[in-house]
Amino acid sequence: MVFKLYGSPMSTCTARVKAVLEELNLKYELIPINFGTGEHKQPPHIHRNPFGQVPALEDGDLTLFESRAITRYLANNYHSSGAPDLLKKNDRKAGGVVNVWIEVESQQFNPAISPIFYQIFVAPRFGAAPDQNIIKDNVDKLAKILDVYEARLSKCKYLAGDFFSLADLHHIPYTYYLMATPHASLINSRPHVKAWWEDISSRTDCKKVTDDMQAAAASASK
Ligand code: GS8
Repeated sequence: MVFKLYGSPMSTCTARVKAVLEELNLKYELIPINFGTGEHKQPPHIHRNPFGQVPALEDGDLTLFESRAITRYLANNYHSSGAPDLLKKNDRKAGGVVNVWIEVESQQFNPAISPIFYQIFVAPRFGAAPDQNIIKDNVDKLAKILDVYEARLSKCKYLAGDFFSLADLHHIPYTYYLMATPHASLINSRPHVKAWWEDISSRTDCKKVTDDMQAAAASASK
């Protein structure tokens, strides 16, 4: 079984799915979608994701989109031996807490960090200067969210408890890009958040994905 992942190695949402495929030791083929030619907005990709975005995953005749739905699908259905149980499926309470922090990433962290990423890394590609007001508003918002993370991570090593889970993994792509900006201080100034970031970003499978993101970003800026 080889999964087909349609996306771009630079894309944060593609990287989120790749990191899970790597953690679960699943075989996959990354099929690049060319944003430059608008391939994501045309058939056949528009049939994989009607919003014309990446990623999309094909598992045989099943096609899924929305990165977090894909990661949950993989972690729920393809738990191979030796791979971590990213959802703590056999532990009712731990699994419940994993889902809480998966939602926190999606509903609190992502809405604050993604506009910062967009302004710094994407807008200049379209010839626009980063909007400093948008950046400032979202840096302030993210600081308050990370205060909650700091308190949480002073009680346990990872977000859902003393075990690495999908909730931690979902943070990797955007935080990786944030660390290359002056706003890395949002992470570095909070000792427990900093230790957590250093831990999760140095996992072999996650590092493989962020190394690919970096290589793709470097070749795109040439
Ligand atoms: C967001 C997908 C998305 O924004 C998910 O899969 O998690 N909630 C969705 N994809 C971006 C690339 S981000 O890495 C994308 O495809 N942008 C192009 C566009 O929106 O036209």
